[in-house]
Amino acid sequence: MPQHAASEVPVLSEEVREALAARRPVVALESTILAHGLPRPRNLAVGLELEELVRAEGAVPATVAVVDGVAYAGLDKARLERIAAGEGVRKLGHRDLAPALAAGATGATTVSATAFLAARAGLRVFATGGLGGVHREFAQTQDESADLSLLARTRITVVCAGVKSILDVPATLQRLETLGVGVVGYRTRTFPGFYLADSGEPVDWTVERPQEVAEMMAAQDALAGPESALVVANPVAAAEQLDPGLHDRVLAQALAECRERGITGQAVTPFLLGFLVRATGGASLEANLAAVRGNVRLGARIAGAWAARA
Ligand code: PSU
Ligand code: MN
Repeated sequence: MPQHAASEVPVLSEEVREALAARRPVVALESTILAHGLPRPRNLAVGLELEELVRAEGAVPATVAVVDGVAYAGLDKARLERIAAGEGVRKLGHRDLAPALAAGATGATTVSATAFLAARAGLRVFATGGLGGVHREFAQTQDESADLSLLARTRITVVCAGVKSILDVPATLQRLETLGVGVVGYRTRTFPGFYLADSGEPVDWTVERPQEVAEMMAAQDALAGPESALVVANPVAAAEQLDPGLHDRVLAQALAECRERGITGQAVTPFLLGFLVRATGGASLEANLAAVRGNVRLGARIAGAWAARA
């Protein structure tokens, strides 16, 4: 007998279970941004703050993570503290879930693992900071985040501020197109640049209201095509973005340092994010948080519009 029946993956918090049963809005939140994307101890406060933002919009938060080999959607305070403490907390992509569950490991879930577990639990909306994507040295490293291919086969709506600007943004958009993942700008005709409001790349579709996103989600279901995601790209407010000149300077330094130190694989994204925080004196962190807060708020409104339709 396996330790946990398949039907218990992920284990839902009582709040999430009740909301799903009553068809009230629920928003999935990822935990890698907490454990590996933000400095301690601020990350715990941010995790709690994001959950409160969801509640303030009338929805229920479902933070996803694996603790002692059990996958959860909806963490109690003690489990959120475990994830935020960082010690021994692994970074889990979708492919790491089976090893982590079998080994009894504790880990934070990336977009790919969070989207997978959230969809499995019947959640339809997920808010995060920035998606993973194609890294700038893809030709040498073949480093493309597993986020993209997982989203090509998972029916969930992901609200994000684009993809992290440490990535090759045009290549990432190209891959999303190839993979058949829909991308829609929220009140923007250009794809956001994570720390920056605008990456300069155009988007083909723009919506102005959460209800329009819910209508697209319903149309996706009606088409009954491949079970792909919908990416809602929501820019950080221009007043809260990182200074673009500073951004470009420190990013070049971060990429050079990453190369010199030979950092590869899962360590690349946390290294670059951490470098930017230090090199901008914390300004990149504030822009990152502003983007995530906006996404979480919008995610809750989209979940509300979706629940109102169902
Ligand atoms: N966005 C952030 N901070 C993060 C991440 C996204 O603001 O730490 C995480 C997400 O969990 C995303 C992951 O899925 O980085 C991508 O990592 P990789 O490039 O190794 O696939
Ligand atoms: Mn990678």
